Amino acid sequence: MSLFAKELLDSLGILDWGYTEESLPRTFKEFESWSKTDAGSLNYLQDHRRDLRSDITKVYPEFQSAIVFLFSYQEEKKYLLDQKNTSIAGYSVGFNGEDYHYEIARRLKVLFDTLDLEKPDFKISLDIQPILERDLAFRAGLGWFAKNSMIISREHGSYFLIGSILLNQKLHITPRELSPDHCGKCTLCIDACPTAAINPDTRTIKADLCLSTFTIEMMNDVTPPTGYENSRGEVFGCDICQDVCPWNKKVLKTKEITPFMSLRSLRMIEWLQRDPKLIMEELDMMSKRGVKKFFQGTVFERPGKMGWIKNLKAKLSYFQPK
Ligand code: B12
Ligand code: SF4
Ligand code: SF4
Repeated sequence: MSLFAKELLDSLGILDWGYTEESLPRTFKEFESWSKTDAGSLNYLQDHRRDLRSDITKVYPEFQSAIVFLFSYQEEKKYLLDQKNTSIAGYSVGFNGEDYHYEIARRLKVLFDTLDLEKPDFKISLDIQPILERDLAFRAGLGWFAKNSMIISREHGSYFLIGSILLNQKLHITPRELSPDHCGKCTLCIDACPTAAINPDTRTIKADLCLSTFTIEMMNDVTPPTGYENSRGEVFGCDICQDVCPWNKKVLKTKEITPFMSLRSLRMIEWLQRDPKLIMEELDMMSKRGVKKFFQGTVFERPGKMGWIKNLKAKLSYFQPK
């Protein structure tokens, strides 16, 4: 496949890409049954937007094909692990410290502009669209549905976000074969999850038990799920089930990965690496709007003041600052 120059892909932090013409997910039935039992407080996966996920043409009627990209945050993850910083998720400081919804969208536009198409039209799929993106990456042959529920690539592990360009035409590309399962008998992620959020039978997550939901999606003063005390004191997102995975360990060990941090990412890491009590006091002194403004343009904006205070309170109740 030579649709994109390697230099371009490297400069945009792309690990791999694939192509599919299938608008129907392979696993909509599985998603539907999960959403009825395990979606918990994630309401947007249970209302009319659930059915929109059954076919991409419901979201983009012109759909003919998709180019699916894996955007790396391996460098930032490596840096955090080297620093023994496990309280924030790797993706949160990737992408030059910018909110990936904007930064990856910008990169996807650059990619689209390099395509030489007749009557060009496109739509971006990047996290918030009602599209099953893991399934889309699976259909594009980029990885398998792993037991920790991540899409894992045999070559690149899972420290990446999925971003896609949906097109109104077919390209002359032969789609890759689907990836077989490479989890085998391994259960490391299931054993390591502190809150037993992984359902081993279905390879899905019980959303309200997941620390990612607790720290990012819950904006009110709620208590952490049982088992939080066995975590690493996560305050934003959770990477535990990825950090223990042999496929990620192998990538970080065998690939030449030089931690590269933008100044913006470094500043955020340093600020969040301080004594949680101090952080909580500083955020508490700000107004709600002040906290929003402080984190503006980064993913840390999402939980809002209440959410941040809740996360830090939980950390302080169970973990002593160093
Ligand atoms: C809701 C959501 C969450 C929820 C629920 C997560 C979950 N596992 O369901 C919460 C808040 C917990 C969350 C957490 C995280 N998320 Co999230 N999330 C989403 C979102 C918006 C929808 C996912 C969804 O529909 N979940 C419901 C489940 C059932 O669907 P699914 O995850 O797509 O999984 C498929 C398989 O499970 C398959 N399936 C079901 N049953 C079975 C059974 C078998 C045997 C098989 C083979 C397959 C199979 O069907 C599903 C549908 O296709 C997507 C973006 C998007 N639009 O798709 C990002 C997304 C999945 N998240 C992502 C990331 C990075 C994360 C975190 C790592 C962030 C963090 N560090 O905190 C964690 C990882 C937690 C985890 N282990 O999954 C990435 C994943 C990239 C990857 N490599 O897979 C996505 C794709 C965003 C993106 N555009 O990159 N997330
Ligand atoms: S992200 Fe954390 S809490 Fe969620 S399933 Fe993975 S290990 Fe468990
Ligand atoms: S830790 Fe093991 S079981 Fe879990 S996703 Fe990785 S390979 Fe699969």
